[in-house]
Amino acid sequence: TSPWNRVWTLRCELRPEPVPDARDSSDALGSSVVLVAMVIAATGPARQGRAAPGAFATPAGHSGRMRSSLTSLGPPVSRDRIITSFPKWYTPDACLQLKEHFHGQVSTTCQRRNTGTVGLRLSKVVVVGDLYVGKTSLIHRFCKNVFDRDYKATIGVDFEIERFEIAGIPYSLQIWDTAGQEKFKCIASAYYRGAQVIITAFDLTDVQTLEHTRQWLEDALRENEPGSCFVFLVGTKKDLLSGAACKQAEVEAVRLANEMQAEYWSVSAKTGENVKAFFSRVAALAFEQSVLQDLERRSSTRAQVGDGDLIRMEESPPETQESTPSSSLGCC
Ligand SMILES: Nc1nc2c(ncn2[C@@H]2O[C@H](COP(=O)(O)OP(=O)(O)O)[C@@H](O)[C@H]2O)c(=O)[nH]1
Ligand SMILES: [Mg+2]
Repeated sequence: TSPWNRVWTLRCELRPEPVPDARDSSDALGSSVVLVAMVIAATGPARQGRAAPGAFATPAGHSGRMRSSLTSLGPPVSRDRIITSFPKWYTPDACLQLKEHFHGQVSTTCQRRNTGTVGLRLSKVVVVGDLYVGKTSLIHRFCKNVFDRDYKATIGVDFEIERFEIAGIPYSLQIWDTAGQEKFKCIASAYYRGAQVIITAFDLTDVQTLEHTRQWLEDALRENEPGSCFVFLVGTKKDLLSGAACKQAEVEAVRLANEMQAEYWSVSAKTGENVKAFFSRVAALAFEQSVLQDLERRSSTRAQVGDGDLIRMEESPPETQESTPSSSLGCC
């Protein structure tokens, strides 16, 4: 993996005092900035290279200027983070969207490079699940392309930022890792809040961890708007099972995934099997949703402008317009 893919990595050590509430921040970009500022304040210098400070902290109102400066400043993403066609699901039996192409409107918008602030936002992805199921290993395999047999238990919260280029547009995922330990529950709500994607992980060799995923998901959903998150159920450590045993474990997992309205994937951080395909799918779904939401937001802004007197005049029958010549146009 090219080092350029990571904009920065930060570690947030757990503090005895409560994490400040970021709920007041109204938009996704705002809350990300607040969280980033919070983490920087709590930890001092970042562990790795950091993006140009202005890139994320500039107000959204200057998006046009920001986009061009971000594009020209940012180095190109590595080839394995470039997504040109819609990545496929793992199994059609538990998949969020059974389609092979980007939404038509999204393709057109990307071709015209008219994706607004999408290329500047960080889409938050949280990974939850029992301790030792392999959350940290999964993230490290994807972000650093390494597998370490013995990670120190995650302390507090870690996050990585991975940059993609999707349909020609820059896009970033902010992938959050957590301890999964009861004693860290005090930071759980800040961790879950504003997630666009929730990944619930379990160990394919330990059925109890699958049973616990429902509770993990419930906790994460409680902090987010209903229907606002993509949910994935991921079985880890696929390399430890034979093909037949894996298929058997997947039957129950797929059933649960359907109940949770989640997309199912089996992966191995050790061999890397399905890891890149899985995160590409996550990125593409989140990207497409971001573009569609941005289009919707912009068209509703236009609709509000259309509620004014000027537009109402145009909608009047022709004879009315003739009888009241430019009386309410006001401006001219
Ligand atoms: N064989 C195998 N072991 C794994 C895999 N992923 C994680 N592990 C091991 O499972 C243990 C817990 O992994 P870790 O990522 O720390 O779990 P976390 O507590 O969920 O973050 C470690 O010993 C890892 O080496 C995998 O895909 N295959
Ligand atoms: Mg961990």
